[in-house]
Amino acid sequence: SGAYDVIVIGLGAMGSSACYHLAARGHRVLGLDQYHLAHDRGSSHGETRLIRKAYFENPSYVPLLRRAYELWENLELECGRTLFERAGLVTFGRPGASRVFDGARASGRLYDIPLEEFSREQAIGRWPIYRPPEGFAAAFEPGAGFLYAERCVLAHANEARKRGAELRENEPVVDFAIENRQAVVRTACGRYTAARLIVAGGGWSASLLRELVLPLTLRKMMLGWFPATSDHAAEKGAPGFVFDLDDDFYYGFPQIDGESIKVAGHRRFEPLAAPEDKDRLPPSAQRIAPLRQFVRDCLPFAQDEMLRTSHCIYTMTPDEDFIIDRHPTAPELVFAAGFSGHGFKFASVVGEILADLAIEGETAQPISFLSAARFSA
Ligand code: PYC
Repeated sequence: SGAYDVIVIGLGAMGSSACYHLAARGHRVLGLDQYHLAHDRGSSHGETRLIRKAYFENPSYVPLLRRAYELWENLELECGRTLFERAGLVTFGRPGASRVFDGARASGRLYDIPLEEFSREQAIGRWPIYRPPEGFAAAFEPGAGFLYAERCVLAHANEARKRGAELRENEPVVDFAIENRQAVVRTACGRYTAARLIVAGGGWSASLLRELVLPLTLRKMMLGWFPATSDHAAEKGAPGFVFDLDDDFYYGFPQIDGESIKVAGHRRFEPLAAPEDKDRLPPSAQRIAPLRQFVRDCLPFAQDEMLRTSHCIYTMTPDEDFIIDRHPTAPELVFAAGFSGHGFKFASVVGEILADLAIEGETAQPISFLSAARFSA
């Protein structure tokens, strides 16, 4: 075997978590990232991410979410910082016509996840900061909330380092191979070997794993910060929110900076040929207009003048489910990709699963629906 037990390529949400779990189990870990920890070039920045259990996308994710919640809580205790604000999440949609609203209720019922339902009028009475359209209702998940994105990456990375992991930042990978059942990774600075290799490349996955021809496409997503009154403050009990409107799925967060709230759309995007193109052009007024319109229409305690913006990458699969798997002919190589804009909340459990797959060759978590083989069947 090589100098390391496992090399992890990519130290974003998923890779930093894998390093933590491997180091916590006593393995010799080398983690590599082409940029610095918690950088803003990929998919693991932008301050906040929603976390919720009544999973509208597919109830198969709920067991993974249960474990993700436990692991975020453990990590919080270990690092001594708040990573997860249990602010709750209110979802507005048209009952019977909104996949988001109906799907959350279905997962909630199936897995006994507490979910409180409100008519439009009741919801406005409870949360005057929201103005849902006529015909909408609300489902409130009190156990949901949001994660501090960069803090989560840094917590996993710091805790991994404390347990002996060697994490090398600003060190791009030139190439890697599995040779004689050993991983060999060449970077701008050196050549490293290990018994196992994990690739958690985010937006760079398609090129890192080009040999597997994964069906991944990249989307550039805009996040905007808008002024809002302190009625939106997390300390005042404002929850995270989702509005499943006809033109987009809008979502946002409580105020955490004393002046603004972060708002974004989950469906409207610009296609990206390569991750490096993400910040090449500033956002146009045309791109900002729908977010401003949403703020005007649905958030009466916010103003539609955007204060700042940031962009992040969605790495999409055709069915919008993740890919977590081992290489079909080189089982020493394990990979996770295609988180399709809803993966961050799972990072704690994905790292554990990647560690399981790399070390044990299998995992007790129910991930068969996330296999890469589903695209070749
Ligand atoms: O995963 O909750 C989520 C989410 C909302 C918007 C984008 N992703």
